[in-house]
Amino acid sequence: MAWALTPLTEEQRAIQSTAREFAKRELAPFADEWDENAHFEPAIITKLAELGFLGMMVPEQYDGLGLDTLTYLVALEEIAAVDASTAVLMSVHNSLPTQMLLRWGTEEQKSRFLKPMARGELLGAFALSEPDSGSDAASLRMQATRDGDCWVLNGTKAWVSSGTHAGVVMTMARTDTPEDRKGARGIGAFIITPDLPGYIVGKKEDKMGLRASPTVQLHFENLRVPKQNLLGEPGLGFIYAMQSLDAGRLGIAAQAVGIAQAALSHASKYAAERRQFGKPIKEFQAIQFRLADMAMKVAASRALLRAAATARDRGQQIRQFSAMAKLMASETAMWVTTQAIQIFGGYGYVKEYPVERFFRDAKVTEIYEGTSEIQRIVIARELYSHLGGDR
Ligand code: COS
Repeated sequence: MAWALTPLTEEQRAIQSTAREFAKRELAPFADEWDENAHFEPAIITKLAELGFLGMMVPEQYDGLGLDTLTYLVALEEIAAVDASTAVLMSVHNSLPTQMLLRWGTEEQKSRFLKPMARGELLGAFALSEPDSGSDAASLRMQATRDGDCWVLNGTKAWVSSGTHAGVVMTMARTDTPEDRKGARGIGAFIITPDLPGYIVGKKEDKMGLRASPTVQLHFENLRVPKQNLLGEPGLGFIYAMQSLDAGRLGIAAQAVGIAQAALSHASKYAAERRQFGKPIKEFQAIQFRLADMAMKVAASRALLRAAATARDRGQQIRQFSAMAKLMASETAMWVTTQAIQIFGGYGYVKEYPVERFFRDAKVTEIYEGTSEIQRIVIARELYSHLGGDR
């Protein structure tokens, strides 16, 4: 495609068209209805699993497809362009809990959790935020107390995507004691499953966008989890979460690029069809300039995203680039969907065309997995770490 600056391999193009066909066949006919009714369709998990899309970056030895980050993000963008709610399910599962298990899990944890997750038999979720701890993630309060061979967890997690259907929730909880707080280094990552007594699914959020993706609170009341379910070191869960979010943010960037591309495609098609003052509105420079700026921003966001993905695949540290990619793509998605509505005029403001949904779905990409303000903090801090202070 003309807009794809980064050349894709034959395999990447094949996976891209598989994702595009899947989205057209399995998501497009239902996306508006699921959005309207805030309906999560569980069959989607099985269908994504059949394609291997829930184990995209998991090596084949752990039942995944063993693909690289770039290929995964190319597929994710296609899904997001049709249904951003399905994209977030795919993004969280592939980028956060599975990658954490792959990187820091024991062989026993990999065979118990990672393999079924990669096969799509267990859906993964990620629980870091709490009602009173969002951007300041290290201030989380859920307490994990060691008791014999178990940890006992108490507290509430908030904004858990796919939380109603998750089979594994990677949960960050304090492993330090109230008498000896260790800040960001006093947090563990726990592999929590919904069968554990004390696991309670709380309120489901009534959201502006991504309405087909269930977002819930989780309450843990004296939830006893075997010590074998602690990931890695007891005090390093926050560091693991931060490192994983570096990759997770690329997934959100891909979601944002998908939404923005969809808004651009619909708006340019509409501008060719809609006639005013005796000609198609695409003949007016006011519309042409708007479409040109939209196309430029989508291409720039995609190029930065793919460069960051390629850097990750080369083994580079991508903290700053993933924050840049997420920031740029999410602000592009919000801006482009706003312009798309303007091009549609009154028809953009009603549910007859999907741009209204794209606009609502775009907003959260500026908020979750780190707000735009947090991305700017990460980028600015890295400037100094690279440049060495104030040089
Ligand atoms: N990779 C590895 N380690 C990291 C890291 C990263 N990306 N970011 C921070 N760390 C480490 C730091 O190096 C530091 O380690 P030391 O103990 O060795 O010094 C530790 O974590 C604490 O880091 P820092 O002091 O920078 O923590 P802050 O409390 O200032 O928070 C921000 C840093 C703001 C960047 C972090 O809280 C954040 O990303 N917040 C947003 C959370 C988020 O995205 N939530 C969305 C959840 S999904 S809905």
